[in-house]
Amino acid sequence: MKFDQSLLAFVLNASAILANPVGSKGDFQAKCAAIASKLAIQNGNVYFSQSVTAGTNLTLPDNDPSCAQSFIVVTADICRIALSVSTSKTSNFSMEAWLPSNWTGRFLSGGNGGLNGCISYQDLAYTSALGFSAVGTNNGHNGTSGRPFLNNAGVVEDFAYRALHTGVVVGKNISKAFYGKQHKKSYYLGCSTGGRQGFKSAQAFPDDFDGIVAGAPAIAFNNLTSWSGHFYLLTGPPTSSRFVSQAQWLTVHSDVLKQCDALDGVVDGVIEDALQCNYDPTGLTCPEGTTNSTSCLTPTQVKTVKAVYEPLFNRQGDITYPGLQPGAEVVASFVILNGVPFSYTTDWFRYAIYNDPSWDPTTQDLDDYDYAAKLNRFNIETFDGDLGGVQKRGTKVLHWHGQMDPIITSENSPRYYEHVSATMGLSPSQLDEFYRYFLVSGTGHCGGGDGAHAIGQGTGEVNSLDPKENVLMALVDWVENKNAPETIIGTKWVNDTQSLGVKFQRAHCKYPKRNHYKGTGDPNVVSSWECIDVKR
Ligand SMILES: *[C@@H]1O[C@H](CO)[C@@H](O)[C@H](O)[C@H]1NC(C)=O
Ligand SMILES: *[C@@H]1O[C@H](CO)[C@@H](O)[C@H](O)[C@H]1NC(C)=O
Ligand SMILES: *[C@@H]1O[C@H](CO)[C@@H](O)[C@H](O)[C@H]1NC(C)=O
Ligand SMILES: *[C@@H]1O[C@H](CO)[C@@H](O)[C@H](O)[C@H]1NC(C)=O
Ligand SMILES: *[C@@H]1O[C@H](CO)[C@@H](O)[C@H](O)[C@H]1NC(C)=O
Ligand SMILES: *[C@@H]1O[C@H](CO)[C@@H](O)[C@H](O)[C@H]1NC(C)=O
Ligand SMILES: *[C@@H]1O[C@H](CO)[C@@H](O)[C@H](O)[C@H]1NC(C)=O
Ligand SMILES: *[C@@H]1O[C@H](CO)[C@@H](O)[C@H](O)[C@H]1NC(C)=O
Ligand SMILES: [Ca+2]
Repeated sequence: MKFDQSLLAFVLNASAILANPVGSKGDFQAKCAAIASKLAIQNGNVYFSQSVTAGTNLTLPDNDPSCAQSFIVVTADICRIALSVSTSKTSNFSMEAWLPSNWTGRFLSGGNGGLNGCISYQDLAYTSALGFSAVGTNNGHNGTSGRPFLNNAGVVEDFAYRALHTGVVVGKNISKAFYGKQHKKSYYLGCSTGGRQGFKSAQAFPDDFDGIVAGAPAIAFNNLTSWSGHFYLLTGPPTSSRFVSQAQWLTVHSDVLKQCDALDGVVDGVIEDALQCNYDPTGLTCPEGTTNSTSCLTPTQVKTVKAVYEPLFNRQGDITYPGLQPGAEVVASFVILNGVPFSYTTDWFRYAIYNDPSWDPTTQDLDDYDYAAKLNRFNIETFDGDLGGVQKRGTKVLHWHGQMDPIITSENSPRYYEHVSATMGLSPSQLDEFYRYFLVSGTGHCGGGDGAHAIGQGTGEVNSLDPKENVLMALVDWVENKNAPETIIGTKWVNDTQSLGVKFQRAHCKYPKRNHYKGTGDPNVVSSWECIDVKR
């Protein structure tokens, strides 16, 4: 992370700051050691509190192996508190609070990912080092599998909304008990399932946060899970004549770029607004008599490719979920287009929808998808269009989505934005007051990708703490100083390696505008581009 002194002053000294009543380092450590026995958490069981100094490589022996996080390097002096909270006779969640010695008076909760089950230690480290009193939970179960949902409604309820909300209530209490005063502002940072959790808060618990960053949200959750599963029906296994190989998807990707890369004015391998791209693979049809070529597709494979980009509809013709946006096909060929049933889909149907571990994902069909949508356990769909709660309270929602996301198509994000607009009867300029959506071009699922994907969304994706370049600090600036973001500048490093320097930067636009090259100037710099109006 690049620490510039003036930016550090912004992060650590804005309005609320240095609310920290804790004196010297020794006082901080003593206070931390003592806090565990002083906390009174309803239904809670505090395991320990320990002070951890900056630079410590913390081992996490209790973390489920499937979470793939057995250690984390802590970059600030923190007080680490671990506890569990029971939520019903059969359910509980684990959580941690990382309370920095350099507290800014700000509180923050992170979220989760996929079907897990894993405290996001990365987010705890990132945000506590920025001066937030940071909390995160395991969302009610341990590990990445959906198996704990089986015949245990309490665990599903925790996953749908309860662990996050309860963790916030408890976390605020812990922060207050430790610092001796209430936080000034409360924030949320999450992506994927974490993005869904951010929208769940906006829809159902508007008092939890003053500002929410929701990236690549897994909203319309049941339908997303059905959509992820349906690719297996389109491709079949790798032996099927419908299946398209990874080498062929590379060919398709080149063809996508041929048709759509220049729509934004520059041929650079990045499609700024995937919604502008109406890709047609027909031109890739192999000449008759060709066999086994990676540079063309059989007519049957052309059908598969077309269907991948088309929305999924049910038998009545209602949309279940939009199509994959063109541009993400190469990574998608390793994930949802690999000829294997998608594991989250299998787990969700087995353990949450049917409570039947023997349910066979190769038998899935549109009736299963309708059933899951109707059942909608604990309203996990998270697609309520009324954000009146956050609007009234003044909470700000910063929504973003990578335009080459291979796991959650970015086309679902404008669908939700338009749903909010229609439900509330508000135009984009009216929504701007409390809800803004950014199209982050060239960015995969929550990070990575061919474009300017580092926007400060988490560890490894931080070019700067300047609010212009950092979604979290942009949100803070919006909430505390009323500086609402018009764009979010993203960075692409040389070889995706920060120490090698900046390859290019781009200011990602706020929907419904899209990014377009001005026609002159270096396309690698922000000022050569502009956000233009587009008929949607
Ligand atoms: C932290 O410790 C683990 C072993 O517990 C080790 O594998 C890892 O390399 C260490 N990381 C750093 C940055 O020291
Ligand atoms: C706390 O902030 C000060 C600057 O305000 C900095 O010098 C110090 O390194 C920070 N300490 C930690 C542990 O982050
Ligand atoms: C939490 O609930 C699980 C069952 O879902 C149980 O196995 C575990 O022991 C419980 N843990 C605590 C700390 O209550
Ligand atoms: C998760 O793991 C922790 C640490 O091993 C354990 O205390 C807790 O009970 C587990 N929770 C569940 C729901 O099984
Ligand atoms: C935390 O909540 C408990 C009740 O669960 C309450 O007794 C206590 O005063 C609260 N502490 C703070 C600091 O708000
Ligand atoms: C098709 O080509 C691949 C390598 O590109 C080869 O492994 C495979 O055997 C070929 N199949 C047929 C039916 O020719
Ligand atoms: C989910 O899909 C069903 C059809 O399977 C549809 O009726 C419903 O409107 C969809 N809901 C959302 C939020 O997309
Ligand atoms: C960039 O990465 C490639 C391989 O991934 C390597 O061959 C090349 O040397 C790297 N360039 C620099 C400047 O490090
Ligand atoms: Ca382009």
